[in-house]
Amino acid sequence: MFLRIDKLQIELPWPDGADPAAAGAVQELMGGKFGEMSTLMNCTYQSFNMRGKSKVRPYYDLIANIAAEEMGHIELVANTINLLLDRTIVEADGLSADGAAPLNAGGSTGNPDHFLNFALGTIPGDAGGHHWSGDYVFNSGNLKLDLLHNFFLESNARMGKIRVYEMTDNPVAREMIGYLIVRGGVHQEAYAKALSDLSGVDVTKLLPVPEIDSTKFPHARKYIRAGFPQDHVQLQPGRLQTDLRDLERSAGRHRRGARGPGRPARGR
Ligand code: MN3
Repeated sequence: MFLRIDKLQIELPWPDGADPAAAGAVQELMGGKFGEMSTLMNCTYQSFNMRGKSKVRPYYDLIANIAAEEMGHIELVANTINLLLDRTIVEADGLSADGAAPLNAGGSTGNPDHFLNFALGTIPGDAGGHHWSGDYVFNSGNLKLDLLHNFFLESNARMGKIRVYEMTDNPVAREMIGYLIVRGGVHQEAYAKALSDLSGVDVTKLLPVPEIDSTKFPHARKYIRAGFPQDHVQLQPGRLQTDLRDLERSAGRHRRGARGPGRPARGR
């Protein structure tokens, strides 16, 4: 069951004007192969399909909690794209006074589908115009393999965020991306720690991937300073639970339990 809170995870600045080109680039972070729809759906299906949840609880909790947070991420990306598109229309029927096309009068280099089929709204697709696909979901049923995939997915997602940040200087887009760089980095680190716990191999030594520290991005810095890397993932009414610390604590209990590390849950 999901609890809905009627607010975005962060406040987005009000844009000075339309920026359909930025909206087009940000689409990659929504419906790209490594976008938020993919992180959401990977974690959702992996957690829904997991058997013996109580036996693998720290890992089940990690994946299920990240799934819930990712729902808020697609909401945030959608709101960003919509803000970037809001003022792309010139109020006119047919032609505007100066003869320009009223839809996308600014001469957009963005995604035509924003205007043609989505009413200045977010598309469940990527920056190249491909629609998101369930083929992007990976759920092997082997815990170690699924966590490896999720680490790979978050690493590619971080690459995408960094590249879109470097493609646009739009303050609305960068505000959102700065936040997601921080939160995606937390997920990436959480999967690395889970894999380290399962395997004994220190996967955290691979970090950061790509090799750019999040503090290099001015819009990420304020969220790092505000403690977002330490926070949660599990949003509960009235409090934020620290996932990374929980994972470390409960993974210790898991290791001492009847089932050995790395063993998939019953029936998998
Ligand atoms: Mn995310």
